[in-house]
Amino acid sequence: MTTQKIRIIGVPMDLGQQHRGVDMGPVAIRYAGLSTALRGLGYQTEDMGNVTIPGHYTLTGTSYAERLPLICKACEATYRLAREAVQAATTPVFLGGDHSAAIGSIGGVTHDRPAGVIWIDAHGDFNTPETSETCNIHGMALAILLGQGPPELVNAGRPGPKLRGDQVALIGVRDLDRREKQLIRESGCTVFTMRDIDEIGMSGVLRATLQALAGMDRLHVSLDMDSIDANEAPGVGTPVPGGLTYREAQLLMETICDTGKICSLDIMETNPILDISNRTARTAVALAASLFGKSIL
Ligand code: B3U
Ligand code: MN
Ligand code: MN
Repeated sequence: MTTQKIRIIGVPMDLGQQHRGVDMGPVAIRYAGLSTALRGLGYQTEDMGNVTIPGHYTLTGTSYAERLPLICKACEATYRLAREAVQAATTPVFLGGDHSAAIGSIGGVTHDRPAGVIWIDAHGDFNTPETSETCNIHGMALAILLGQGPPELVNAGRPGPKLRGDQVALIGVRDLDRREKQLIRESGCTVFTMRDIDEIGMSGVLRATLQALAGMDRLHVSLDMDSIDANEAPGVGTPVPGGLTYREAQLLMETICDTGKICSLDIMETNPILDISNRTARTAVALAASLFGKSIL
């Protein structure tokens, strides 16, 4: 399913949370050598530059209500680029930006055909405006894709939910809000917490994940860099202790690669302002290389 041409699309979204600097994520990941790494694996790469995020330089102190229509516009623009990338027989890689951008990327890649989604995150991103303790839309992105939350965003790109629960697996979860837990239990998504990874190992979690998504012939990976432990990915806005080790994350990518079903990738939440070494972006590039076929031997 992975095509020979990879299309890089920057989505410098920073309206879904409160930290400045996540809009520089796309540049940080490019600077860390994403295209070079992918070309080294034999792909052609094509960089489309960045989606315009309306109003984001004036976001300090703006309310949820003010941000919502702007996020909607940016997600619709991302949706169009995602849809076009698939229609042009390329494999899009979206560089965030905060995770609310995935509302557009996943919406667009599923425009013509469904895809299973592997959502790798410390968080559930399953809040709604009613359950959220922060009102940050990046913490609502997955719920919105499943049809819960502000109708403007649920209907971005095309009307209605973009995913069903049985098409989604979450991996790496270790921080859920009280009322978010209930929503996620009722969602029908397959969820693997850090406890599951500790108990059955990443290979056991992956076996079960791929079994749960066996009916899907395309897979989208939505990688929130805060899933990875802060040793390897310090530059994220909402770090949570006890994340995936470098090796666990690499095994995850290598195993998903082996399915041959990868149709698209998000790399979200890299904030270089919080990481002067650019280590987070370098980790992101190493993981993307494994997802697209780099093997040790
Ligand atoms: N659950 C919290 C925190 C959070 C969610 N996603 C991120 N942080 N990155 C919230 O704000 O909804
Ligand atoms: Mn997230
Ligand atoms: Mn997260």
